[in-house]
Amino acid sequence: MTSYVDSPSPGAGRRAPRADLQTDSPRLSLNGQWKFRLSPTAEGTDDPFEDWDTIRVPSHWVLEGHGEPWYTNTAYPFPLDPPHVPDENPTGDYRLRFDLPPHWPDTASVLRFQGVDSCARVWLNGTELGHSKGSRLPFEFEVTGLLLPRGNVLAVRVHRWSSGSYLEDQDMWWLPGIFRDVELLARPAGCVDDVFVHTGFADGTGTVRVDADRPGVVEIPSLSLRFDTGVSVSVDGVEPWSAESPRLYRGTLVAGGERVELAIGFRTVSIVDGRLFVNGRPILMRGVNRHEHDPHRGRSLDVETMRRDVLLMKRHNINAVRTSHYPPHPEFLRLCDEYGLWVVDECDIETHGFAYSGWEGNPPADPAWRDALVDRAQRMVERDKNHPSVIIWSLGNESGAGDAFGDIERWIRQRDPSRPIHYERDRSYRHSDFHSVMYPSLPELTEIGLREEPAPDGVSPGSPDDVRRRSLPHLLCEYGHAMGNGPGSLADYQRILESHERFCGAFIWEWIDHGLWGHDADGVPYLRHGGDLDQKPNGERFCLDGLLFADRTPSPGLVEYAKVIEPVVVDVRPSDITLRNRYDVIDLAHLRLLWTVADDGIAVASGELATPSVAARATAVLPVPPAALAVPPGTGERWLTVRAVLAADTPWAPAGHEVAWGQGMLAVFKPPAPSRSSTNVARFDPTTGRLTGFGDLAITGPWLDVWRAPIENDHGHGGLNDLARSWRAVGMDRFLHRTDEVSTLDDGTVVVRVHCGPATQTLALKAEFRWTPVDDRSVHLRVTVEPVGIWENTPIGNHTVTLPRLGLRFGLPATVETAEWFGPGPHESYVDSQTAARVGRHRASVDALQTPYPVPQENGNHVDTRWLRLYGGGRPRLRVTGDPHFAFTVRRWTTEDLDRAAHPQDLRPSDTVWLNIDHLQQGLGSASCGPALPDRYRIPVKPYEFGLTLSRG
Ligand code: IPT
Repeated sequence: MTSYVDSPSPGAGRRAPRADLQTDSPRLSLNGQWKFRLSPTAEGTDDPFEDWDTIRVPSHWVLEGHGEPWYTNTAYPFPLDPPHVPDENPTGDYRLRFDLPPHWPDTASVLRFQGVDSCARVWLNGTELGHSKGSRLPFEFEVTGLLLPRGNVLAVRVHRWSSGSYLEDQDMWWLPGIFRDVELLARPAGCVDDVFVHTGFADGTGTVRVDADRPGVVEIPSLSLRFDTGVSVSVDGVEPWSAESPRLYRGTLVAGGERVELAIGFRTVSIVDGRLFVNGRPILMRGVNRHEHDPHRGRSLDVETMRRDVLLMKRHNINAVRTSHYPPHPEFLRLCDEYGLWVVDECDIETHGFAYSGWEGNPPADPAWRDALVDRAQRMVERDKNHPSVIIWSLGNESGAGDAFGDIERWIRQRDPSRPIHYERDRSYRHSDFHSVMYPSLPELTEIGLREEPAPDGVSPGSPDDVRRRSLPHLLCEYGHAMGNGPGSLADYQRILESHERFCGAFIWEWIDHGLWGHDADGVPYLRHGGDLDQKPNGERFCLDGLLFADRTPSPGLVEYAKVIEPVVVDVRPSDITLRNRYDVIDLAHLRLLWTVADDGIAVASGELATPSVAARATAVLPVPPAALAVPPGTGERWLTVRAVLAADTPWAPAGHEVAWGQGMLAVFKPPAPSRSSTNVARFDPTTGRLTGFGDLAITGPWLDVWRAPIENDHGHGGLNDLARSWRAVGMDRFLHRTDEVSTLDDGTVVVRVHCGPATQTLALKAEFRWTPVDDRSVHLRVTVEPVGIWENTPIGNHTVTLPRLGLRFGLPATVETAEWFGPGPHESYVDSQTAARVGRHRASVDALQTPYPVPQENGNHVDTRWLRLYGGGRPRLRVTGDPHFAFTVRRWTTEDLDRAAHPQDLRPSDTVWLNIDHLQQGLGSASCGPALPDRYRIPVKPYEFGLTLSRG
């Protein structure tokens, strides 16, 4: 036991926290190859003869070949006995020998660590400087007088576990090491140590005051301003800073021979009458929770990866980030200032695992931890206080309640009264300027919008806390759990968020999957989750819940979110086009409106609409372009699509980038009636009644199919809403089929009656397939389905059994390579996630139609398809025409294969292409951490009838 590791104290020997300044003073990056050795306990190893490895700094040693990463969700990976940690405490000793560059000034110098996980003890040239905890926060040491021109030795001992780990129980990998930059900073005589830029904006006038610990002179050339520190200056005609128009005024502060760069954004954040305003305008954050993650490097991100995140967010219409659940690398905030994103900067505090002690001993409620907790808030606020993008401080995540939050709140309010404070988990909301929850159902969110939510546990209705809470704006800090295929209902949530003034923003959980690259036993690379490693306990796949896959490929969920939050709603009708500007600040002058008329997905006319002037949050109605209405009659469905694209290049996307679109159907042109025939182009097995061929095409099926490979949301959360379990208990995954009757009627119609149900049970579905010849290429199939047996006795848990899907499964030759369809696309769509799918003619290979979720599960559905053509290998085509619509999925393996697979590489193409033509498939929901799937997206057990036409060609 080493006392400083176990003591709750945040550190010793460190300098006072201050702003992260960019100056022209000499700076030496100490990043690079360091000597490294790993010991099993906190004592380290002092054997001077032991071999040292090399390691790159910054990095996490468990991702550099030393030990293993470990993922837990809420569990602490050590006994819950604060502040102690086990003797088994992997400890990395780091050593760097470095020379000072020539002309390093002979003045003061500071050694800065931007982030070390979890506890670092530091020596320079044999002198101990001190130690620090608080992994995602910087710390500095004074090293004046200790530096040598050559041959300096910097030694850092880093412990994987420390008292600090008790405050860092975020749902993420435990990744030790010096994972952010290490720098040596020269501090010229008389320079400022800390700078605090205060700005405001109201009615066209900006104010600015730059406070510093020593006098200096501020210059803002673009405003022709020059003033002293500590002096308040008003400037007329400045442009305010906002996420939509991130106007930064570059300036400098000169003091003591040093030039400090300033990026000044004029803005005022306020809460008035229970609403959040910036610069006097209400804002609605359309946000994501962002963890820092790279599938190779963990939380050790380079600036290019940070920039990629920002660009991906901007390109997907995201305007806000909650830095869940710790302050990010400081460069990320600079990018947010520059590109424009509202930031909720969250402190590195989470004590979630105290749930396992019934919150007994929770640090925020124990005075012994006060300094450690306040230290974290101070280091965040001091570091990040000059970023215009940071509009809200968050005290932390999932840490229960306690007096320390009062202490933190008081300190922040005195230090920075300009920003409101958010904290979700203390249900009294005493230390929060926002009411806030996670994962409400749609009805609960509506109640919140109306300020009619019930008083939470421990708060008596009508009490001062209750009254105050109701008066606060609401910040939905987590919703839309993007684990696996999903989330569903994003459009439903957005509708509510936009219907009530109380809402100031909402943040999807979460931005990116935390998968880490590794290899399976055969050397195949794949993205690993917690359960793919040996550590126990672990949170398994719960770390794969992002809108981006871990390699930063957008998932269909991100595409859906981008559409749901698009900044312009384009409502296209045959009579007119309505544009609703959802921006909070800017008009639509930066957009061009391009339109296309397409018949059955083939463009027949196109043009451009003049962009009308529409102020923020206003609406305009335009006539449908006459040229679009003048197109002569054609075939199929005629759709008018209007796309809003960037008129000019922006820093985050080129001209032509699409930010919003809308579609409306103008007309339907009925096809000529087919010439009837009584010859059935389909051939049937006389015993099973299933197809043996269709024209020249080998085809098998159909089987009545109710099974889908459960998605993460089908498993619910913590035993709640586990639909997959109830489906399996009933036997939905193992229906057995029996053909009761095959008969041919005089008109050539073949009638097949089947019974499908699981072993053990009486419950079953009886179905009748009625195959009626249409012409010599086509046959129409009408399916009627009727439940029989005892279904009522099968409710499990808190829900009645519903069907995962209802449709038909066909087998086709493996030569089928391509699908072409008319209907929503191109991405997969579901009944509760189809906003982003546009009606058109789409084409994709069977392989490209699979969404490779890192944990295989149902995917690749396409709702409301009008027709589908499958072809490949020079073989005949199969066409499926809806009556009127169907959903399809096509893949080279069965649903059962998909269900069994643990990883993508377990899926091997079979010699059959399996085609599901569904009448219905259950929605996605968000139940992997969230409310139950709304009933309207489920498939009740009841009689159904649907139809389709199969054709050759
Ligand atoms: C919520 C956590 O804040 C977040 O870190 C993450 O774990 C998320 O859940 C699930 O992925 S807490 C939850 C118990 C509501």
